[in-house]
Amino acid sequence: MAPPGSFRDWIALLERERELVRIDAEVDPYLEVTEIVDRTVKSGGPSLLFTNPKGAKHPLLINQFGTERRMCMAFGVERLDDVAAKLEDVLEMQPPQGLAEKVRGLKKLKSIADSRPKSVRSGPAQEVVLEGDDVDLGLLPVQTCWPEDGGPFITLPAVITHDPKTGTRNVGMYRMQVRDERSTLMHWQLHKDGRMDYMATDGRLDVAVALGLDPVTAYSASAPLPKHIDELMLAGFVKGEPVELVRCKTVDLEVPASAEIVLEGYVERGDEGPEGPFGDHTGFYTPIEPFPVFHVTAMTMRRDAIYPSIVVGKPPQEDAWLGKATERIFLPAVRMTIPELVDYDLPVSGAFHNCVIVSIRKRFPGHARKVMHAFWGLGMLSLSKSIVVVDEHVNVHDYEEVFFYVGANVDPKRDVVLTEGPLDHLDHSPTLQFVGGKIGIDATAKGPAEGTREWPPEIEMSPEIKALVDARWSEYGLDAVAAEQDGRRTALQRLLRR
Ligand SMILES: Cc1cc2nc3c(=O)[nH]c(=O)nc-3n(C[C@H](O)[C@H](O)[C@H](O)COP(=O)(O)O)c2cc1C
Ligand SMILES: [Mn+2]
Repeated sequence: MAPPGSFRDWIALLERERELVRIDAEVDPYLEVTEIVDRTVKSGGPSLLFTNPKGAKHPLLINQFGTERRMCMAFGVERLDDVAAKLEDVLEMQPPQGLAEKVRGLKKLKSIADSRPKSVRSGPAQEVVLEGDDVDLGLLPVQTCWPEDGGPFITLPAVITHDPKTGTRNVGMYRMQVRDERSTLMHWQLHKDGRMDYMATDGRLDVAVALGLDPVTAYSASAPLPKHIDELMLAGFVKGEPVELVRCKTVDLEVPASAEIVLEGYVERGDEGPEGPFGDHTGFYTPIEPFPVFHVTAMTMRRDAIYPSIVVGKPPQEDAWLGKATERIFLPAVRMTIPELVDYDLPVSGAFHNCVIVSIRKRFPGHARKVMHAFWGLGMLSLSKSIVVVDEHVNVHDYEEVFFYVGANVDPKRDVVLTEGPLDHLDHSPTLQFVGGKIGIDATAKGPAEGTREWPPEIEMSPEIKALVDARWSEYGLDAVAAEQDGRRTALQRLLRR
């Protein structure tokens, strides 16, 4: 199944799959939508189409990504690891041997060539064109998400800029606080590519913002690609067809032709305003800070455009699945730098920068430390505050199991690395913003080569006895009891049962 080609196709698919509920009652984008969505997300509920948001002209779609099933539907896969496998295939490409391999290699190369965005002459994104004084952000049901928020925020945009020196396109998802009918703030955090394009500009920088995209392209705006790689290439590659682009009306940029809504405009060096507070994915309000002002010169859209939104807040929220998609999709790319990496997990409750759990194929003394430092030197993972390293047989997604090895294998004096480095822009815990302490915990098995006593063997039942019990299981009559107990079992009991 191919991923949906547009936001419209995506909504239709969600509806067909009974993954969308229409809410026709008048609902206020001021706080009320958030409370409904928060309850829906936390109960694993459907995406919601608010057809009558108070005070706005356009409907609002939210919680499109809020479950693993919908995230897989968005990518047209059974499991998110399938997207990673496709990327791994290309990353691991070797010179082909023999005709069959050459043909397969050519197919892969074609899939790369096809991922380049394609320019088209027109698209539904420009059915309606509002310029100058006609621009009115008040037409959109922009949410004020949390009570202390500084105003309404556009939360699910794909923000497009070009590097003023190299011309390379960048697409990023950065919240935008609406100031008035024709301007917003642009929340480009310190470490982000959009910010770098802005900082490299002398005067004005053109900016285009696309809202209401096919889910893969929308996701790609949140993907932490290296600066010189265009996120729309990733989108095209994953979709298996190029993203189609139309030229903007008032700025020198292109935007996805199928977008629901496009905001064209510019930012200017030195033109900044107070942004925030905003109830963020850290679970706390981020304070007021200056950010660039985005002046909207044109607003183009479909005639009956639908506005997309997302709520972030105390985890878990809808963005958990965007983060999990990144975790899965980037595993092969991380492995290019850290080949001993077996798997990793960024717990949702760790807000994706507070904690990383890593399993490795350990080969030499100090190996876990090598891997910690590699993570602290790698892209956005460099902002990770704590890293736990376990051996290859440990399931990093099973936090009870990880906790067991942290407890069992760690001498805190010997196995804990305390260091310093850059931290996430939004992390409120360090004494100084942007920089502070980091902790690495080596929970792998050690031994005399690392200066310890002989490490004891781990308890494992012999394979023969396991096979014997498997074969005889029904004789014991335990299945009925097990089914009854399942509901009552605690996490600890589940661990003990393994
Ligand atoms: C829902 C959502 C909202 C986000 N909001 C912001 C934001 O306001 N500012 C920011 O710098 N990053 C934000 N991010 C993270 C960026 O989208 C992410 O770091 C992305 O890689 C940025 O693109 P870039 O690497 O091209 O700069 C958000 C991510 C998601 C999923
Ligand atoms: Mn980028």
